[in-house]
Amino acid sequence: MATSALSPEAKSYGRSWVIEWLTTVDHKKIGILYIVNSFFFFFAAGILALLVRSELAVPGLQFLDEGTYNQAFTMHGTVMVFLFIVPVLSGFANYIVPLQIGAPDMAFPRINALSFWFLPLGGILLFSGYLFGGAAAEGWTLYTPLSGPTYASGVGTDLWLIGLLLVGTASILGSVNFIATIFKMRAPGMTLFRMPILVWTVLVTATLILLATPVLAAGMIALFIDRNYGGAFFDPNTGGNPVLWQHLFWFFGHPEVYIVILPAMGVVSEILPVFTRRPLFGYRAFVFATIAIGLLSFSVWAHHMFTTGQVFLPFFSFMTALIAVPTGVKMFNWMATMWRGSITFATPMLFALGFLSMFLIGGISGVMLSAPPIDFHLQDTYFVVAHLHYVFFGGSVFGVFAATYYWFPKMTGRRLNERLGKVHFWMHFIGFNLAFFPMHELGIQGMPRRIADYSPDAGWTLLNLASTVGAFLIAASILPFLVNVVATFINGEKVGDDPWEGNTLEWATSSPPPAYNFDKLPPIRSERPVFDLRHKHDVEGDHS
Ligand code: HAS
Ligand code: CU
Repeated sequence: MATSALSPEAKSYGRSWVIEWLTTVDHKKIGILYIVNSFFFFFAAGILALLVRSELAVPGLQFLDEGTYNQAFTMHGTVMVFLFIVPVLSGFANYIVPLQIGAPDMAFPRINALSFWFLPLGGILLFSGYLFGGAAAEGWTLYTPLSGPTYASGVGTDLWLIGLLLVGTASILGSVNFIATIFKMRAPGMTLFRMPILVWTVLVTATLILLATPVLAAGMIALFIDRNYGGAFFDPNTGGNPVLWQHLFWFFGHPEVYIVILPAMGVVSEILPVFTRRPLFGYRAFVFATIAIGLLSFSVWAHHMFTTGQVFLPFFSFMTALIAVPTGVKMFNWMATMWRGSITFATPMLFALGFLSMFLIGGISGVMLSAPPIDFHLQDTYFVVAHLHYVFFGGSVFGVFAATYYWFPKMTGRRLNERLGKVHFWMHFIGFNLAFFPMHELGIQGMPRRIADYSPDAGWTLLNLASTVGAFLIAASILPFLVNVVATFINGEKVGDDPWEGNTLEWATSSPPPAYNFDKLPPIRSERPVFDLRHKHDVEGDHS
């Protein structure tokens, strides 16, 4: 009998392919699962953002009622932060870090798989609120008493708490895994100060996750007890304190913002040297600046609480402004790296440059907010929304796209189309600025965040309309991106193992790498072993 598509062999082949991905413990496959899962949630949260922006396009629309609107921005923020930006960066780290340190896998491959599978589960729990009377609606910060049993009686908030506890557990497990991998699995010769910058940023990030996430978990459990078992952690009527939640949330939440920016800074620090054909300027200064940012990030949480009247303003203001110093060191390192380099503007480089310029704007609005007299005026206005998007989106998300274009050839052996990539970049960059720059002005004019409507007399209509147009332009830019990914995957240009002439070990193996990663490793005598390998002959030539 002729073998058909339905033959037992074919069927079992099909099954094993699916089961292979569902049960894999290979860090590379897990990395890809992380990335694909995160992009799925990115699109879901993006649709929510379009609903929010449509509602605000002009005054008086009200196609979402206020309850639905509150759910939309809450789920948008929560999902973007916890199910997109953090895990997508973990996905790239999962794929790239073991390769960059010359390891065959992560230290604990099964725990690695477990941490991944908690994520879709947590995400489904979060969204399932919509099926049971409405999702959480108190903002991604879930402030008490709004999120307490009195004002948020629905089950959506409980599902938010349980879902995020799972996601938090996943990050804690993941961070233990990264720390163990980086300390214990480095190839011979890969000393700490020869590790690629991405590995350093992932190490510091994992430490921040390990120290900060349990604090949020404790807060979430306390809130769950308040809501369901008559606890009184956050209820002043029975001796609790609602501001305690803010302390717990931001003790986690501020390190969290560096958790999402540091790996993106790592990505950019990998890309800039490759596309300027120069080594990263000030490698050690960069490492120490990363550690300094990590340490300082635990001393600034109350800059989110200046107006509560319960925190010592000068201390938190000073510490916050201080973070600009190590960040500034990095900015100058990046610029010095590009100085007199021979720059090629390939798509990964464009997104890296987008990161630099947009993160600079977001960083500076952050320093403005670190001054309490300014913050008293701007807190809870659209200025803060502008700031957070310039750092989260202009920073981290631009970093994510830079990483996607840069490592896609490593993961698939094929390079994304440059023309479509550039169309994506420019639509993205223009849409982003159109969507978020006007928010600075709206905030200064006093437009509060988290409102579903505003008066036509407020004078905010034009800027809001511009912002909505920008948001749709960002959404449209995803189209060329998706077309590019699918078309390249099926039929893209095959480019060999090292298409960008990279510096770090991932470029010393095949694309995609074999299950065990390396057939043989080049000698590691600097932080650029593949660069050294490529230039071995030049050096030998010098001696002869
Ligand atoms: Fe922030 C609120 C201050 C970095 C994310 N931030 C937020 C929120 C998010 C967020 C999500 O002090 C809103 C949360 C919510 O929903 O309520 N942030 C800062 C400061 C920095 C900073 C000082 N933020 C980040 C990063 C984020 C992030 C990174 C995510 C990836 N942020 C605040 C404050 C609030 C805040 C207040 C509370 C507002 C409120 O009222 O609610 C710094 O780390 C930024 C440093 C980077 C730079 C750029 C490069 C440095 C150079 C050196 C020279 C520059 C100097 C500054 C000396 C500064 C080039 C010059 C200053 C001028 C004014 C010209
Ligand atoms: Cu902060």
